[in-house]
Amino acid sequence: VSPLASNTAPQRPAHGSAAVIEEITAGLLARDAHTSPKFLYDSLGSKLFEAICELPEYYPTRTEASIFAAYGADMAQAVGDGASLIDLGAGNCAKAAALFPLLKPAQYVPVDISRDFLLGAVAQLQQRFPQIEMTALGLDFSSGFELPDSVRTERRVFFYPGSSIGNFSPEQAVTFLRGLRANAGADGGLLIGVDLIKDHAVLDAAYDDALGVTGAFNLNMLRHLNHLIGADFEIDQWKHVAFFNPALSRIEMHLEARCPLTVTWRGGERDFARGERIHTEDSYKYTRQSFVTLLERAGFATTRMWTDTDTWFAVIHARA
Ligand code: AVJ
Repeated sequence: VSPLASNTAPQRPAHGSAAVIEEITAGLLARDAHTSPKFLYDSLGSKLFEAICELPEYYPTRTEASIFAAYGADMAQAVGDGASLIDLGAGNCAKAAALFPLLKPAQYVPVDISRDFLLGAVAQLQQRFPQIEMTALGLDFSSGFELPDSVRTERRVFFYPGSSIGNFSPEQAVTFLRGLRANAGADGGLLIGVDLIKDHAVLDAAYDDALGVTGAFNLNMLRHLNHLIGADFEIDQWKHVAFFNPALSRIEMHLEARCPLTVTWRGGERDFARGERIHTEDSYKYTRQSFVTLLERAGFATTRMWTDTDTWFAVIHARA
């Protein structure tokens, strides 16, 4: 039996569903055009994100990895073994896999919107860890989700590394975390990675690297939109813009029109003036205290927090 047999979700359709087309259309027609960062992740987008994680400027992945390496045993003690580990935005599953020898989960449930990319990763992982029951879920969890019955209800631990929580506004993050808490059950928990506020030049460089990989990652969203909604975005008419907005404590990523242009898609059309932008991503940064407060608002109680020596990044265990 394939480890993925329990995943009965249909194959991703060739184009976006009506709901996806509607969602993207609404964002593109808004006065300040915007799109959800989840559309950054088609198969190429997931690979470009993997490349970002190797960049010298992109400190979150390696800083978080150093925290896992230094304190993994403590984390395993806080989480307890035999858990159902639900990995949100699992991507290539590498972070969870590195912790398996310490965490010893009974079940592993990676969830990612980039379904084909995820299924490839899990098929390989199941070979390496045949004793862990694996159920891959190729779905968009950003607006809340229900776990299938195949996910054990005992000791559910949500694993949400990488500071992906930063894609939500603080208000949205509280709502999302409340949903996790409700799904986790009384004996459940959360192991979450959070990026911390630091020197603005460090933040800016992490999202606008010299090699231009983050720019390619951002621009690739236009290719993905062309596919999803039958749009005619021309990549070379757009420019990657990213900066830290200190008033809102977030990195903003935008795509900026290099010239006046018109975009047409199934169900819509819009003119962009030169310099006009599409807001594609926010990545909120927290202090240790502001994030603990946010967890409390969601009903979680922090049990432990681990950071690197520069306090650039934090990993937190909280219980439901
Ligand atoms: C995957 C959401 C954590 O916000 O740092 C990286 C995505 N965007 N470079 C982040 C991202 C541009 C990343 N997260």
